[in-house]
Amino acid sequence: MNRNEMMAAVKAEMPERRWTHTLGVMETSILLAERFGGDPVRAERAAILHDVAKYWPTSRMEMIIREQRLPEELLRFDKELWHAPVGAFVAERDYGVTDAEILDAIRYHTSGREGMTLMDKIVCLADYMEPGRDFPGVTHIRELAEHNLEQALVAGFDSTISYLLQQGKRIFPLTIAARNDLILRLREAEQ
Ligand code: DGI
Ligand code: FE
Ligand code: FE
Repeated sequence: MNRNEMMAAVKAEMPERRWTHTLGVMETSILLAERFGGDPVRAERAAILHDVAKYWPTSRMEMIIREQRLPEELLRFDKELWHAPVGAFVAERDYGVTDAEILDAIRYHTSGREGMTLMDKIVCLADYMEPGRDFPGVTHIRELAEHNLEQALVAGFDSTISYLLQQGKRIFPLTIAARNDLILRLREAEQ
């Protein structure tokens, strides 16, 4: 599927404001890829599709998680996490994406994971800091992202984890693993 067809199809899956967010993530992914040596064309592809399943009914996402043998552990955590792995499945099945790095960037854009690839980091951070985002700490994240992708991403995970703590919600283990791993690597790079 070409870029325009993909954009039209994804736009049809979501309300206007989510499409505006997607355009922001596309633009920011390109910018971050150029800044940190990633592939802007493939990062943009991942960005187009990252929230493709965001507005799917919970029951439909749950069915895909079970049928496709995606980690069932997800079902015991916040439903907000589900659209990412389901989105990766949909990107492959319905949009013909075969590029494993693009699929992984979609799959892990919400939770993060240990050993995030450059593409994972770009899409996940772009999702936090695209121009339409407005939450406490977003300015700090944008400032860090001027120079350090990993530091900015840690600040992003910190804001999500703080929010989840405040809400008394459970935290998905991959998010903790992603943050721990990024911090360890930052420390090692300092030495
Ligand atoms: O889909 P978006 O709204 O653009 O952003 P996203 O895919 O990063 O989803 C973020 C939501 O997921 C946010 O409201 C917090 C929620 N969430 C729930 N549990 C977890 C979680 N996010 C992470 N990273 N880890 C969790 O355990
Ligand atoms: Fe998302
Ligand atoms: Fe998003």
